[in-house]
Amino acid sequence: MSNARTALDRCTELARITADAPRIERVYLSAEHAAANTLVAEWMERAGLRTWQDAVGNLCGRREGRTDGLPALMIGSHLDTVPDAGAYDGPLGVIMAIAVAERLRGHDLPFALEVIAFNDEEGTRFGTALLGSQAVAGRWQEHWWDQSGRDGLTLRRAFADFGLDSGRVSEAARTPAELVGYLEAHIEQGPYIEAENRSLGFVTAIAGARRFQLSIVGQAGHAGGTPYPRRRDALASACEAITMIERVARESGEDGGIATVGRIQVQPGAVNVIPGQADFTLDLRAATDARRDAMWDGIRAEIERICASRGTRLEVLETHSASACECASWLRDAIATGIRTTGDDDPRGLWSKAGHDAMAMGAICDVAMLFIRCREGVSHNPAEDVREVDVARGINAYEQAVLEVARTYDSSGGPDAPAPRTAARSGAVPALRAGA
Ligand code: HGY
Ligand code: MN
Ligand code: MN
Repeated sequence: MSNARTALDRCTELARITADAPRIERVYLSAEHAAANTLVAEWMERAGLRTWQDAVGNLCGRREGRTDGLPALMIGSHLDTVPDAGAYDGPLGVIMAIAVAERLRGHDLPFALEVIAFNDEEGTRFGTALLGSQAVAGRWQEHWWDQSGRDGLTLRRAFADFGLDSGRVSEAARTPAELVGYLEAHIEQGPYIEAENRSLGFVTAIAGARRFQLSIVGQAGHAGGTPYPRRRDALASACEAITMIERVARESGEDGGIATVGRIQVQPGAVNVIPGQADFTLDLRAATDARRDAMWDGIRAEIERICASRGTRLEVLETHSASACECASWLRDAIATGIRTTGDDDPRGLWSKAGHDAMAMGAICDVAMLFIRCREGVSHNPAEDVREVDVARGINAYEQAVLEVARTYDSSGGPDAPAPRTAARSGAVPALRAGA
């Protein structure tokens, strides 16, 4: 059976591990997280990797290079999902990485090869995203512990229930000296590769993101007896704000900012009561942190103006922030070289409007990503779909990209010499050369 067929069958098998069948939902520190780690660890071990679960619940696999203890090229993606997810966002990247590790068994590599299955890239349960990869990047924040999910359990409690020790989180952190770089394969989650009838693309940069929990507070009142001039309707204020948010983002243009309101809840939520409070989420992204932050400043000012005109007020809680991350030229070029071996002699580069674990890993090592076409760009939806031929080309490109990284790394002197050139990254920690 082809690697691509096996990869797709494994995505289907993994999709059966869900908290909400027949919908797909696997969240951080859940029974489904544990079951997925167990299944994927079997696949990693069949590929000849030594496996372990790290101090925050990421699943890791490693095979030594030409000598033991060398810095590792880390390849992988995430196993957690959004609610009612598709089967490929995250898992396909982990499973393709395992396929590459299997193909390179016995290869003389100048580095160790590690496959990592991050958990909580999406931030579905506790609101903050990239928890697993931020821990590996040594960026865990103490204030996250008190964040709670919809079940009311705090991250601290869920951590303990999962059998993890909150005092040992730092053991998941890796140092720049341990890493050659990080590569991730992922479905594009957008329509651009398909629009050019390509199978693959390489990522130039990953959008910077910020997430907020916004509350508009007004005054609950009688739906019949309250005259309009006296109303302080929180939901009507929120509706005006949400249509403004969409207009601002639309008008910012193709390479402008992107803003989405994903969830709204209203209190008290009765048919005959004027809403006293409207709580809604805001997801903002842009190619640069400066553009992202400018859009937030404009949106916040506009919401304040709407609230002032309606006698309501705005409360803001920022739940996530991740800097935009440029892919390192030497790794990006290796991905493009891999794509060329699949017959696409002019590989397409594009910036990722979706966030990825690579943006967290970019704080401690050079990163690059391989995109795989997905049908109509649909993702975060059970209709998410990929073609076997694209996955086959993706695995071939990925394998060749890893071999190209090995050639470049070897020729630059490997762990004892400065890493190949690294593109300066916008806003992120200055690129650290491997072995630093
Ligand atoms: O939200 C995102 O961009 C990613 O799918 N977590
Ligand atoms: Mn996602
Ligand atoms: Mn993803």
